Amino acid sequence: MNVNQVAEKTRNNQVVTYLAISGIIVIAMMIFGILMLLQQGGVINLPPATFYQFLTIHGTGMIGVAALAAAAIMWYFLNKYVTLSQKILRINLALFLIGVVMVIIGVFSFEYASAWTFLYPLPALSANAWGTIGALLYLGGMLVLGIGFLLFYLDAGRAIIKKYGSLGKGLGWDVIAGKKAEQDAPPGAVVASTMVTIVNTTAITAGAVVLIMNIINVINPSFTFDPLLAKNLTYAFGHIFANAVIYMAVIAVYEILQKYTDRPWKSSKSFLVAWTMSTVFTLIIYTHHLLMDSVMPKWTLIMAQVLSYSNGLPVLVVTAYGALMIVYKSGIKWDMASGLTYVAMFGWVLGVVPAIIDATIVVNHVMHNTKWVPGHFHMYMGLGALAMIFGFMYYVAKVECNMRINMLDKMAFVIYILGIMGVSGSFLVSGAISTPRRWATHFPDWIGPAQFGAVSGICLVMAVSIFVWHFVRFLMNRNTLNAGSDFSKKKLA
Ligand code: HEM
Ligand SMILES: [Cu+2]
Repeated sequence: MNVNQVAEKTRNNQVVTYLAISGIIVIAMMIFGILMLLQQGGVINLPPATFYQFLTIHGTGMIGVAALAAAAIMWYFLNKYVTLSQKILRINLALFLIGVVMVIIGVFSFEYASAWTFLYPLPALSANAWGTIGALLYLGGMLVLGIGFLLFYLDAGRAIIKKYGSLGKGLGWDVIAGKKAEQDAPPGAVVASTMVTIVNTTAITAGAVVLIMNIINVINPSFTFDPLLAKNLTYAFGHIFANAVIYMAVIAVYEILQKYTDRPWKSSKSFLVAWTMSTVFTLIIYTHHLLMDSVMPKWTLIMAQVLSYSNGLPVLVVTAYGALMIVYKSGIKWDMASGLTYVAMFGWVLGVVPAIIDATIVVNHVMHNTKWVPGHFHMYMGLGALAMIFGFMYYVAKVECNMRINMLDKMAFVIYILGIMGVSGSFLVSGAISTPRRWATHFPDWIGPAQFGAVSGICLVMAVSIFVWHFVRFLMNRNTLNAGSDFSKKKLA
């Protein structure tokens, strides 16, 4: 190996570490999800407090780990176009792990269970369900984790500005304005990373402010603040941060499909406009979480409804269309990486439909606190974002070691799709029959879908274990197998 190859290997080592840790955490979190469904389905009998601890760890863990793995995707591809800091990448992982340990201790040793949305004043006012230490560990852990991600995006922003001049140019505004030719537009990976950098630095800053205010309130309950402001800040953080996962993960779709089809995915003007629109919408539509807060100014809620319809749509449309076009008559070779990223496009589309329905104010009044809501985001996160992440894991194993896939992987592919449809479908059915979300115990009428969801969840976790097992085998063979696989039928360098 020459110097460049050694450098590339160390760089990739870190991305690989991110992915391996993410794979294992996803499996663990899915097991908590299954336990919750078994409890709601009346199959096992957990104390309610335990259920809420599981709910807290599952929500926090899944959002955190999806963001971590998606950040690995963003880093891996963005680093091809701009120079990112490896040190920051390492610090982010270290802070993530410290934060996770704090959260785990807070939840399991000190019984903290406010759900991942830690809505003020719940952290301090738990009716003695948990004490100060649990709350401080959880809130502090989230803050540490957030600082890691903040550094990560600041570094991305720095690198993009250095190469392109400004974040606006990273979004291609000079091309939209006609000052620069379309063929010199920044690639999709850069545009998406710029968008996520903008929205997530905003989200994390809002999150940090509300976390710190909560921490002070827990230590000194006489310090209080406006609950409506707290809710706005909390959802500005939670909605945007969770939403940004897919905008990082979609970079894998752009890059992997280009490589497999041996065709360029050019950033056209409409592509750039779509990304700018989604940047703006993503920043303001968190207000759809406040549709039931009648004290909010009416215009903000109307805006939330209208823009929620169109939030992800611009990017979704240009991406789905682009994916169809690039694959059409390309002679693409289907395997796990190309298959998962392609299916993920449709998972994303499918998951958006129930979300749009829920963002309608009249429907929202009825549906918002039902399991309809987890129904939509399990579909969109599971069949969309996570499928992109697993596709990327197969991709890395293939580029680096030419790891072969076998029958088991292909079976897992099918079981994965059916499993996640089963889990999210069961939530949607529960929602449609008015089952409230976040209830430890269900009435007899509600337990059927929960049981079905649990069985689907068990299938799903088996499929994911096979995906992760493939990745672990790649880790073990990493130093013996050679890189350089052919991706398309046409020969590729
Ligand atoms: C085997 C797969 C999974 C199962 C069985 C499962 C199960 C559950 C259950 C039972 C709930 C509580 C529903 C309720 O409100 O009553 C839940 C909530 C949640 N799940 Fe999952 N889940 C799975 C996968 C995922 C994935 C892949 C993600 C995201 C990447 C995710 C993110 C969340 C979030 C954010 C919540 C909301 C927590 C809250 O309400 O505070 N889950 N899940
Ligand atoms: Cu939202």
